[in-house]
Amino acid sequence: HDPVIAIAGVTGAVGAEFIATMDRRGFRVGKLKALASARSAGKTVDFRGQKIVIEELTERSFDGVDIALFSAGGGISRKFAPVAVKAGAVVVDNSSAFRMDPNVPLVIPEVNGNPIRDHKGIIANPNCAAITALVPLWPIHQNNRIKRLIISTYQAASGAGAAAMEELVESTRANLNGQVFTPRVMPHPYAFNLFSHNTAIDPETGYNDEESKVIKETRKIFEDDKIAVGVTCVRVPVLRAHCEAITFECERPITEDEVRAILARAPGVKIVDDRAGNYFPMPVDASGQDDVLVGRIRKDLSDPSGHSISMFVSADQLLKGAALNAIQIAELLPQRAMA
Ligand code: 11C
Repeated sequence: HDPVIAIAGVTGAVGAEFIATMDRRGFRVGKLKALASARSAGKTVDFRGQKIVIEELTERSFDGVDIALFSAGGGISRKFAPVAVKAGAVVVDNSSAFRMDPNVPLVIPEVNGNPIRDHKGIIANPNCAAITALVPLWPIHQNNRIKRLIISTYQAASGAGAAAMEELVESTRANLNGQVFTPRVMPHPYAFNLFSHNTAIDPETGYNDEESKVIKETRKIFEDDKIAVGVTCVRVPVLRAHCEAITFECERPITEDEVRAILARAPGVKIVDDRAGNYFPMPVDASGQDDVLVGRIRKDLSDPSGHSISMFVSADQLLKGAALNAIQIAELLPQRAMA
């Protein structure tokens, strides 16, 4: 039979994209279980012309489930992913709960998905800022090892969830109407502003959680503990696509033409690099697209040795950064129950 799919966190921004992405890609689904908190139980979601009634996520939710897609935060994943595995499901987890667990493969299909390494029932979907950088960097790294990497992010509201997206819209409207808006979700005013990423800062290192994730996940996904990574993560008032300014230094000299030729063949990458038109990757173009857009490909002038390149990328945080990557992982799974 076609697999039984459960979505934990179906009412979230990523949950909605799981459903849309499965539908769009013709993902075979025998039955869909839509799971959320008690608050949403009884409401419905639409899937392929059917109204699916949302059920409360409980310990019993995973009986008969083949693949469970989780995007309801780390706490829910920590509590319920092991329950789902025990019930016989393979979990594709969007949270950071299990990413650094050595028994859990951390997968970007274009990088390390073929085959997916041995797992014990849980496969982790990487952080969206990591995915966005690593899809285009991987084919370059394979060609000419990247030994040092500097990333500055411009991260959209969607990374903080549907409520943060609403807060961006509402606070912008309030500002335009001359009203005072008190932030509820974000720690700082969001309209006409930007701020250092809203995760906790380590007082010792000065790096926030998001930055630490990008560093650790890059090393795990590339299986390269020596790659030197510096990151600054910033939240910008954009709805759903992240951008990143990336500079990398390779072991051997590399030219922008070589990078362009590598990226032209790279899966999941689209070059948007029109110097004459001053047209480069933008969130309005990346939103709703599967590919990571890459442009501003140029020599890093701070490294006269010719080993370093700078570029600018943009990708849909809810798609390649989250739901699409997870569905691509699910597509790679041998479908146990179908045998
Ligand atoms: C953001 N990348 O944009 C985060 C959201 O590690 O899965 C996802 C956090 C994570 O804020």
